[in-house]
Amino acid sequence: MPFEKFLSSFDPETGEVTGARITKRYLSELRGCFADSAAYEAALALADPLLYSVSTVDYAAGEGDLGYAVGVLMPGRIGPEYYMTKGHLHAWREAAEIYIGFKGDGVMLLQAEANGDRQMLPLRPYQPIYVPGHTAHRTINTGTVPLIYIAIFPARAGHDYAAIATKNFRQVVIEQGGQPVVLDRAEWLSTRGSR
Ligand code: S6P
Ligand code: ZN
Repeated sequence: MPFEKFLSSFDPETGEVTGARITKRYLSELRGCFADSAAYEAALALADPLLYSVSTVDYAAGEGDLGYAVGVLMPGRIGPEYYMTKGHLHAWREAAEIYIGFKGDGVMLLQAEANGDRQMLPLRPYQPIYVPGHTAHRTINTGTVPLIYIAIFPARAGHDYAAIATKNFRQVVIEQGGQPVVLDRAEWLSTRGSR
């Protein structure tokens, strides 16, 4: 059975993937991601919850190879800002990726590295999101249950967290009147500062 190793399985209800490599991210690892740093430090002083786990399946690491990851992002907020992933560019910038939601309500922020073009897109079942190369991407849970999604990417893609951490995403997704809204990060911070 030469291709048996290429069959894997996951549970779209729990995000569990048989035999996967698991990465867990806690609140303390997202310093600098949330716009309201005072709210972040206050939350972290109380607890350091698990924000998300990512189960990655690698088949091979060659030029044309693919891998996938299933993410489980918890519901919650820091101040009005929803729980999110760190967000990254791919170390191999040309690498694109496809995301598909399985369960829960979420969005993605995409931001082009070259010119800062940016947009929030819904992350839902049956609506794959194509993340082109050279595009920073962050996943956000805007709902009340764990957000479960799959990401399929070139095996060589890798992660570059530093480049976007320095510049940061220009948009924030916050809860207003029970609804997620996307706002310009700098404008939102200046509004809050003037209160
Ligand atoms: C990898 C892919 C995902 C993310 C995961 C967590 O290219 O985009 O597997 O790694 O959604 O996000 P982050 O920003 O913490 O890596
Ligand atoms: Zn990625």
